[in-house]
Amino acid sequence: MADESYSFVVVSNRLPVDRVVDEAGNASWKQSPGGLVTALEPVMRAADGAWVGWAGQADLDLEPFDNAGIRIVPVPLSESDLELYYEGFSNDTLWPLYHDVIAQPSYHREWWERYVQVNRRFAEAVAGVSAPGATVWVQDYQLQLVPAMLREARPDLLIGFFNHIPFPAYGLYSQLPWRLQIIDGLLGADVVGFQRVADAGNFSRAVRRLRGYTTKSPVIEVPGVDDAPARRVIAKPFPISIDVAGFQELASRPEVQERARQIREDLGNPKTIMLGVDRLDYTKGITHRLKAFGELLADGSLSVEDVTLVQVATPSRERVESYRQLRDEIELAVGRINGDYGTISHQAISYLHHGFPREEMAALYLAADVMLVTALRDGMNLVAKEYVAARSDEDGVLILSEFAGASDELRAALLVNPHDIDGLKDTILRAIDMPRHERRKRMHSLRKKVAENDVSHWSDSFLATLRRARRTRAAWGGS
Ligand code: GDG
Repeated sequence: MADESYSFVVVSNRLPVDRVVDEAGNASWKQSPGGLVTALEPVMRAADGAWVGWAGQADLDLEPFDNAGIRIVPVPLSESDLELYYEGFSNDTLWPLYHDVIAQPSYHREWWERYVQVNRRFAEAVAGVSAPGATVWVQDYQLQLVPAMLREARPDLLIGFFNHIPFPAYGLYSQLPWRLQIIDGLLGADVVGFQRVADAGNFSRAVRRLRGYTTKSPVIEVPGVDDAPARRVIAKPFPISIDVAGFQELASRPEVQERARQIREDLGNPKTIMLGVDRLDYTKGITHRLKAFGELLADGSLSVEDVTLVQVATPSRERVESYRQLRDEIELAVGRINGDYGTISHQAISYLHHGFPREEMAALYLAADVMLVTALRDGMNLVAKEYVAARSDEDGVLILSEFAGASDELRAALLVNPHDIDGLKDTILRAIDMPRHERRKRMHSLRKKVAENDVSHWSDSFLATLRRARRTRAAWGGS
């Protein structure tokens, strides 16, 4: 074990800090904005925590360091690791497979081999900094083998895993040539968390089908082999959320509210502003949304004088071919719609292919009369929750795909099947025409839901389940 050791360790592909280099070439670290860091920061500080992950730049070998009270432990990745483990197996095999094969997953043995190697590197880094009996929380689909690798090296650890993306139905999951290894990797954890009830169910079913283990929700009985004792693994949903109070505070700032007014004016004061905010990803249903909006303009149900669609498409995974193709497809559609229906004074779509500061995102949410979340498949979708948190005026209409995890909680949204273009068009018109009292009623109920489950509730309930798993293990005579 290394000289330093920590009793609470989080491991994710990407560290929660970004390296910024100034004009003079001096490097420093900036905490990346995000719910996960906000949720875990207090736990990290209270429990002497370390965060293990990649620093975001290839071939950078860095020593561990402290940032804002958290020990940061970088794991190096080479250019070729990025190509095979990250862009390859994580983003071009697992991502499309776990999102119901919206895009065709590629299965390459050399990608898989590198995924195993890199997972081992992460597991070794964690084992090296974890104190005896420490709690380790592994995040997401890039690191599914880490739980079992860690358990083998360090049976004393209490291990949690959370999957941020969906877990597919067995009929799709069973395509994966390495389906057994991934299941075994995850079963190394004491608690495996998912976004939705359906994801946890899909995982348990895959375990039954592939391994024949007994499952009685939420418990999976893993029999003992050789030296390893029989164990109980808990697999259940923990729907993730956002830092609700932080987001509300941001949206209540006078300068953010003023910016929202400015945005409306800059768009030519349309009656209705519709908004989409997504990473540019084929799971988000951006093309379906554009098709519905284009048809509404074509058939005269909407006019560009009255309605503007603002689409923020944050650049993402630009070196993966399917993402490059999607960008072309979206920009062709936006160009066509703007060309066909735009006027000198009114554009149909204000399309923004870049990232924005959080303040600008909050101002956009405040300016938007209708928020469009039309994902074809999405683990949760935090944008939907952020929109709701921002709207303390209890106004605005959320259109939400039933294929986003958020739809399990946000029942008061206008729920849609984004594949049904006519249904989507009708829902857009309904949202635009919705009377104020109905908007208020729905938003009130949505806000209540979001307030009940913020991100610290999410991390607290996950960690409480892990602690209970430790007590059960002790009662069984384990460590
Ligand atoms: C994965 C799962 C699950 C986006 N553009 C900008 C920006 N964002 C922020 C949003 C939001 C976050 O990024 C995106 O979160 P989502 O949940 O919508 O989607 P994924 O990135 O796909 O996240 C998803 C999530 O993990 C958590 O478990 O919900 O299902 O796919 O917070 O606001 N933020 C800023 N500028 C941008 O331009 N500042």
